[in-house]
Amino acid sequence: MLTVFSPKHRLHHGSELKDGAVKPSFENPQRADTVLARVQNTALGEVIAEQEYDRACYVAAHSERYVSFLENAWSEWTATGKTHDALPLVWPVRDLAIDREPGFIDGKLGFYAMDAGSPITGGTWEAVRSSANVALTGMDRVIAGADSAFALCRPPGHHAAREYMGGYCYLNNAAIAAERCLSRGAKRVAVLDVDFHHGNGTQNIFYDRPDVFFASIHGDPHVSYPYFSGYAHETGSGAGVGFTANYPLQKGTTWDHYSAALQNALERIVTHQAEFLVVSLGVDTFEDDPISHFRLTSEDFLRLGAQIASAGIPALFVMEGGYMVDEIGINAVNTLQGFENNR
Ligand code: Q9C
Ligand code: ZN
Repeated sequence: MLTVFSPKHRLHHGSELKDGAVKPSFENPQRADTVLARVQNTALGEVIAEQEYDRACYVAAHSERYVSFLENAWSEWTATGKTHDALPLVWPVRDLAIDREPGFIDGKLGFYAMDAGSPITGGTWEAVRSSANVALTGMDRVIAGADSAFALCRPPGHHAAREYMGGYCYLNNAAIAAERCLSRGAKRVAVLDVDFHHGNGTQNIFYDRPDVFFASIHGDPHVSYPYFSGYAHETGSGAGVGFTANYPLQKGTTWDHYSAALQNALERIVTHQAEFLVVSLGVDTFEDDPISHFRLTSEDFLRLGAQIASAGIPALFVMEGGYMVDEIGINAVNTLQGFENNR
């Protein structure tokens, strides 16, 4: 399987507000470099660089004003004399949720963020752009006829909604890739999200649409981040009713229950007659992940890949979460090998 990788991901390394203190983020550059090393050591296949894409490709999944915010946030932040990573401190909750962009950076950060876990640093926009370009480059290979490709994206994307960042995510790489399929003539696409956390951003982007089917298997939001979305009753709105499927599973879930949910999701995706499948591949479902609560083993990731392969749909794997750095490479590449060996 071909891998797309950009060293520019290293330009983004920041902090997060966690347990009441600002700490180095779990989402660090070592993650992607460890996965790349495993791709190379296992001879998974060729590794290529990303191509450049027009910002219109990002605006396909996000609003114009949000993309502009990401581009300009660091210079607006430092213009006020601040030198630490930019993190939001105030949010437009519920009854305060007016649709008016503040004119000052501190307000903009809260307006365009869902949490204080997604820092903006001096290198963030360059890394974020490169991550989306990695996904687009991989998608174009699959659209051109490859059976599969691996977009080794960093930072991840699935928590990023049309108009907000969060959960270490800025641009939604998987959604941008799905939009690419549509702009290249596909009529039906599916996104399967196997990251431990609900793919709230991807759900938000496609919620009212019937062209992109979205399925997510994740920790029950009653007790797991992102807490405010991912319940089974969320199935889409308007023309999109029936095109979102959520599988919240309890903490401690092992392969048997996971696999049953996955089977159901794949059957729905096959019924949708998706021409392309985008897999949001988070390996934070691993038993030793430091911030997540499922119990998949490294061997289970081989089974995960094999089961996804059974859908028979050309697939782009997009890297999302996974924070046990020691095993992130093994678990990600096991999924890809499980897929390839069963086609
Ligand atoms: N105690 C991804 O996996 N922090 N993002 C949760 C829970 C945010 C994860 C803290 C986790 C975001 C792409
Ligand atoms: Zn995750």
